[in-house]
Amino acid sequence: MKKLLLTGFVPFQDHPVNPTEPIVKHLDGKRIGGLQIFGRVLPVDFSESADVCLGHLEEIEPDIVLSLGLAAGRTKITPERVAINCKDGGPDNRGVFVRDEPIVPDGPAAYFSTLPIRRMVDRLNEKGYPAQISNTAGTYLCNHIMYSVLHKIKSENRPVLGGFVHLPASHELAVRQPSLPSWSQADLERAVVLMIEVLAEQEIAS
Ligand code: PCA
Repeated sequence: MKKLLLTGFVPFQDHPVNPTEPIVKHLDGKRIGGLQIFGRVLPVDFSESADVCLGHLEEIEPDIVLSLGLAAGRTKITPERVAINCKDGGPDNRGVFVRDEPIVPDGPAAYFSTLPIRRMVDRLNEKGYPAQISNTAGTYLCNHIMYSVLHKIKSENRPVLGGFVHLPASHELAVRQPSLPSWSQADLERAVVLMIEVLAEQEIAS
């Protein structure tokens, strides 16, 4: 059976809840559309997150890596098109700030997602879940993970698809941060399952 590594993150900065964490924990061990799901929660830490994620990739040897992160303030599900070789931002959960640094010194400027992001967006919209391709994953930990995973896949020539999707806040987060637009946790999870179903169809077709 084909394997999908599904990653999310712990809470960070002023967000006491990260909706990606319960989704990843809840879907861990499930089978969706013929894919076995391995859910793993990552730290928000410039010095550790990529190593932890790449360690899961080594150990699980998935066919697909789908990484999730919170983009508080976005209103839609947003599959990311591209990850850039830059880290700039903070603090992370250790209080570290970074400025204008490459993720991989001398690495390529950017990697495109290798997930079928247009089909994922179309499926979500057809099913009534607002979605749009995003052309920036930022320069914080989410971009860092997306770039690091795609760099490893490409530089080791692994037959693995990889990419990243940002989710809006959940209602649980928005009641604590009232200015945030939000979705129900159940709808966020249903949207993730719909995207995994698209990925499963792609794997079966390939
Ligand atoms: N979102 C952050 C990092 C962790 C998360 O869930 C980001 O967009 O970079």
